[in-house]
Amino acid sequence: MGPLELLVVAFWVMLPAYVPNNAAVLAGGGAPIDGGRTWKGRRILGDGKTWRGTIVGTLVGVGVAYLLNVLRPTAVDVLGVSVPTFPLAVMITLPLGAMLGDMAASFIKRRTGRNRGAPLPGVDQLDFAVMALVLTAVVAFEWFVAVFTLALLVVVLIVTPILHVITNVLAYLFGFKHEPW
Ligand code: CTP
Ligand code: K
Ligand code: MG
Repeated sequence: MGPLELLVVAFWVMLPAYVPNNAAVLAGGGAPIDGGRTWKGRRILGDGKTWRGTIVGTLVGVGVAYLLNVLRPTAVDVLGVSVPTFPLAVMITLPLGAMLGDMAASFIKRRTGRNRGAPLPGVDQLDFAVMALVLTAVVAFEWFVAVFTLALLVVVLIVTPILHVITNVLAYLFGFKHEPW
């Protein structure tokens, strides 16, 4: 695969993991997952991780994967790039992993004294992608190794933080987010 093809496949394959966190920002609110509970004097996750945001985010991600599967034949024709199909397990592990990665980062933030909304540079930009990849690799190992070459993984790890920064600055400017990260 050439560089442009790698970029297209990276974006295609990660889109079901990119969309959930943004959908959660739009859908968020209501009861927090930790139910307000604390551990060692600090919230377990905090008010920024809600049931509604997590469930809607995951479902929207599953929907995105489904849509990409439907669009795949057309995309292969139009783009001339062999993008993969998502098996059912992966339709779930990519968005669910993304939400869990974001949640794990909030857990770490609270344990290290950071309040809701505080940035954790590096982690904020990759938590969701790394957990989505790990969960997918664990649950659908054969699909994972068939799709992810080392080059594709490297492209994903470079492209993801760039897209994350752009998306979050835009979401902040449009008033959807409280912080631009
Ligand atoms: N959100 C949600 N449920 C999630 C993730 C996000 O409801 N699982 C919503 C919340 O309204 C949250 C907003 O999306 O405030 C922004 O998400 P994020 O930046 O991840 O949360 P923060 O509020 O910054 O909290 P934290 O410091 O824990 O990351
Ligand atoms: K976050
Ligand atoms: Mg935040």
